[in-house]
This record gives sequence, structure tokens and C-alpha cells, in this order.
Amino acid sequence: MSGEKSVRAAVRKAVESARVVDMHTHLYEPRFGGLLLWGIDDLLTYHYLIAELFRARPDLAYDEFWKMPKPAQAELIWKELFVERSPVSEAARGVVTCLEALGVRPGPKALAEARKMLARRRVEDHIDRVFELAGVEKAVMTNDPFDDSERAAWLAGKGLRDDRFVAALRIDALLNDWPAAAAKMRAMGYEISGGESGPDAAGEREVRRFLADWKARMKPAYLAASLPPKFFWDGDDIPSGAPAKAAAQARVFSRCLLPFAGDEGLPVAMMIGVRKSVNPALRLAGDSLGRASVEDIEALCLRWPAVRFLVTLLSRENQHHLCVAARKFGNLTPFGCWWFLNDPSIIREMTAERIELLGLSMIPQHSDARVLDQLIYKWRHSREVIGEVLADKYAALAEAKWPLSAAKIKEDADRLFSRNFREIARI
Ligand code: HDL
Ligand code: ZN
Repeated sequence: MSGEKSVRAAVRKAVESARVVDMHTHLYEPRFGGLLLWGIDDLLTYHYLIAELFRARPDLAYDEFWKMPKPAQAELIWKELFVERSPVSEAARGVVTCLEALGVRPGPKALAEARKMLARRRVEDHIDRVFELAGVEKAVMTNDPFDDSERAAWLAGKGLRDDRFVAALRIDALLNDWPAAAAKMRAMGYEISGGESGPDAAGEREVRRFLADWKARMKPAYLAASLPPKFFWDGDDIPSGAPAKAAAQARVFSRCLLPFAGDEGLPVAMMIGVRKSVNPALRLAGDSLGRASVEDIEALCLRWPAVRFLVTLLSRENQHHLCVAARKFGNLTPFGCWWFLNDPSIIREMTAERIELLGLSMIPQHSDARVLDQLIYKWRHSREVIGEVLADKYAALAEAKWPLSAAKIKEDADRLFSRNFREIARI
């Protein structure tokens, strides 16, 4: 293969056609009933768009919005962000991409047309169609045993049946709200002894039994937690005077989670930098971000070399250091352009520095889709940008006369979009 034009075309084709293993979503198999969100009203009431509605309508009282039924919320968001204003934000443009891909003529009347079209569709058929349009082979879920409705679904024997969906054992409560997690585990029958500052030795064994029981039930690809910008992971190095919450987090991390992950060969996905509820009135839309300490992540990788860490950080300012840290530790793999970073301008910057510093040894994206249909836009928008960054790199190789083939370019793209994650998660 020679010539820049053919190289760029080959890269675009390889990236557009790569089958994706989407390593972090909030989707569910339809067996989990109402936990799976899909269709135009769920698309429009996505918390990203709710935040943008209140930008457009600062006069709107939060309670007035929250007491509206979902269709009315969707109609208001449609009116303010799609009719009164052009849908240029990433989350709004995403809805337009979905509508067009699903065959709904985009425009001010599209809401009614989309409702009519999707009202006739079975969710199982919609899953087939969306996965096909998005080029997604598997979607890793977010499965939280501390969530009462999710726990009930698993305990009712609603295990996974559709192998397009893969479980992930999400344990934020265990790390971020020890007293509440301990109380829930006791109610589930685990003898969690210890106090506000975390479990004692017997309690640690019970926490590991809890993890083992849910691993057996869910068969997760990895253990996952979202963490604040500053977190504590070393029970042997708790700063004097640290609050009980920090001591509990450090003990659970170093005496329960990490030994369990190491013994079981389970990767640990850490999503770091969330500052929860900076505006509580916005509910799920009310979280913000903060800069994390990559030095802590480096120390963690050094101390636990047998644990495979998948890490995504929420602050743009952390991204370059995370790439450098990954150059130091083979058990650290950066993944995705998460949440407020999942925007073309930042995906471009992050993908370029990752390719330049890590080559093909990283996972460029996950969708974080909360609504099934979002797989379409989150992957279409990301493939466009990631493809452009890769095309520049391969064009530069061609310029330097490096021999390239479409097959090799496809193999490289498949590493980025599925193989790297499959090898780390062993799925
Ligand atoms: O903790 C997480 O998994 C985050 O992705 C949150 O769910 C967040 O609300 C979100 O949806 N981000 O995209
Ligand atoms: Zn998420």
C-alpha cells in the first residue's frame, strides 16, 4: 500500500468497521426489566441534557422539573435544546446522530416521529439494531450489588443469558461509604465486624466472602469503583488524624479488594476524580470533577504488581501524567475519554498523546452509555476522531516509507477497539 490517500482510506475503513468490546456502560440485558433505558424519551432525559436544560432555562425551578412526568421532561428538553436552539452540544448532537441512524428524519418534528416508530419496536429487536448500527460486539455493564433493585434481580436468578452483555462488579459503596455498605452486607447475612474505620480481621474475611459470592453470581470481567480525586488505598499507611472514612477506604482497598483481585486474577477498574453532588438539586447531573493524584496510582501499581489496573481519570489535566505513569507500569492501562472528556476536541487530544506515548497499548474509548441508543452516537462520534488521529500517524509512517498493509492496520485497530481489553479481562 502506498500513497497517503490510500493509507488514510484504509485507516478510516479499519476504524469504522472495527467490532467494539465496550468496556464500560450502564446498559442491562432486557431480562433486568426497567433497568435498561432505551428510546427517545430516555435519550432526551439523559442527565447530561438535563444539566444543559438548566443552562438554557436558569429560571426553571429544580422541583418544578423533577415533578414532571418523563415525557413532559423530554418535551421541555426537546423544545429548549432542539427547537428554540440548534442542538450543537455533544450530548444534543448525539441525539440527532441517533435519530438519523435509526431512520427518523431529524428536525423539530422528529420527537413525535421517533416516539411513533419506537413504540412499535420490541426491545430485543432494538438491541439487535442498535448493536449493529454501533458496531458493538459486547457491552460491559455496571452491576452494583448494593443497589437494591439490581441485587433483587440477580437474587431472583436473572443471571445473564445474552452473551453480548458482560457483568462488572461495581463496589463504590464498599470504598466510599463504608458504614452504609457494612450495614447492607450485615442485612445480607455477612458478619461484618469492625467499626467506622473499617472491618477488623474477621470482618475483612467476610468482605472477601461477599466479593467471592458476587463474583460467582455475576462472573464479572472486572471489579470497578469510581473514586473521588483523593482516595486512600494503603491500610498500612493511614495518615495520622485521617477521618474514619479514609481509614475504612484504605483498609477495604488493601485488605479486601486488592488481595481478592490478585488471588482471583480479576482486573480492577478505577474511575477517579468524581466530586459527587456539587449541586445536589441536579441529582445525577450534579456531579463535578477534581484533579487526582497520579502519584498515588503509581504507588498503587508498584505495590500491587500482580493486579491489572484499568484506570480512567475525569480531569483533563491528569491525562498526560497518566500516560507517563502507564509507561512505568505494565499493569496499568489507561482507558476511555470519560464523561466530561467524551467530547471530540478532548478525545482528539487524549488519543494523540496516548498513541504518541503508549503506541497501541491502551484502550482509547468506552461509551459510558446509559441509554441503549447512545451506543450509536458515542461510537460513531468517537470513531470519527480516533480514526483521524490514527490516519495522521499512519500517513507519517507511509511518508517515511514504512511498509503498511490494510490487514496490519485492521489488526492494529482491533487491538484498540477490542483485543487489548479482552486480553486484560480475559474474556
Ligand atoms: O460512575 C460512573 O460510572 C459515571 O460514568 C457516572 O455514571 C456518570 O453519571 C456518567 O454517566 N458519566 O458518563
Ligand atoms: Zn459510567
